[in-house]
Amino acid sequence: MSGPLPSLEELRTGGKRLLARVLSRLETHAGDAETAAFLDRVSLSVRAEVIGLTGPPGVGKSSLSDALIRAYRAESRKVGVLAVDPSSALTGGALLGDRTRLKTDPSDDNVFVRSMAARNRLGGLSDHAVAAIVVLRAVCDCVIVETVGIGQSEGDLKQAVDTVILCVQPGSGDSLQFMKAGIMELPDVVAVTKADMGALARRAASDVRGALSLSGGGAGDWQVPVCEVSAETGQGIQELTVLTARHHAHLVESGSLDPRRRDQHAAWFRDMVRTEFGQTGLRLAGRQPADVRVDRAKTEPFTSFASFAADFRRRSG
Ligand SMILES: Nc1nc2c(ncn2[C@@H]2O[C@H](COP(=O)(O)OP(=O)(O)O)[C@@H](O)[C@H]2O)c(=O)[nH]1
Ligand SMILES: [Mg+2]
Repeated sequence: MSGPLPSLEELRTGGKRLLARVLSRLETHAGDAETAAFLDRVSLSVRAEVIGLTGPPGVGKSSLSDALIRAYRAESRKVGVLAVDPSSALTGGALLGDRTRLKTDPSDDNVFVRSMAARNRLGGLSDHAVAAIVVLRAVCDCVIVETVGIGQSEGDLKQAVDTVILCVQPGSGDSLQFMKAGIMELPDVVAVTKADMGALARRAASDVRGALSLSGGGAGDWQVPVCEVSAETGQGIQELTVLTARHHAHLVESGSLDPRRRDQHAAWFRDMVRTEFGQTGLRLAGRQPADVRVDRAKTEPFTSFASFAADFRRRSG
């Protein structure tokens, strides 16, 4: 896309094709000042509840996304999905796997799905993914971010969404091991997938509850709930939407949603600096008026980075 970027209002009413064009442009013009200013403007107006689905490959994340899309659409909510695909980090482009699994109606203008390559094999979020989340959450009522991860990339996801849902596969101890060992950043909600497997799923859910009680539960006074879901039968899907909405409400009521988002913006700034300029860049970003810089990054992460990058290049240039 060339020419000026649309206003937020145009973006909200412009349909899927405009949205797709804007996201593509963000990927090719990520560093320029106009794009940065656009992203900062958009990043301040959040409409959506943003949830992240994470868990090992094959656990059922894409199937669950699909079920959630249908549940949200039944409530006439506009849904955006960002599927972050680690395997495509090798090929450079997003694979079709997730896209084909999502059985969305192409003529429904209120479901928008985008696949994107992860930054690394652990499913880390690229700057492009963060930019896409910023746009989708300003335009949609619900945003679902799907990333592959176990033990490591949950932190990354936590920097970009309101509610992290960890998906656990019945009969596999992987996620449990991480949880018990305290390696994992705790999710906000745990979903045991494939509940239609019956006893195996119930067993997994009770194991997770045990592991959670050992680790002391969630952040602050949030108790991490565990639910059993089946994308196949629809069991527990409604309950999951209630739980994520409850977590979102908890963040709002405890006054932690806005600070959390500002901290996320500051983390994006540091992450962009680290990705582009490494440790040297981080040291420099942390130096004189560091507090001013971090404060600014909380509300203007993208222009903060653009001006830091220009500064850095001038000095070393
Ligand atoms: N029995 C059962 N199988 C499921 C369910 N959800 C997903 N699967 C299967 O699990 C496999 C992986 O699903 P997918 O959604 O692609 O997992 P992802 O890699 O985590 O995105 C597929 O073969 C699905 O058919 C479910 O609710 N019940
Ligand atoms: Mg998937």
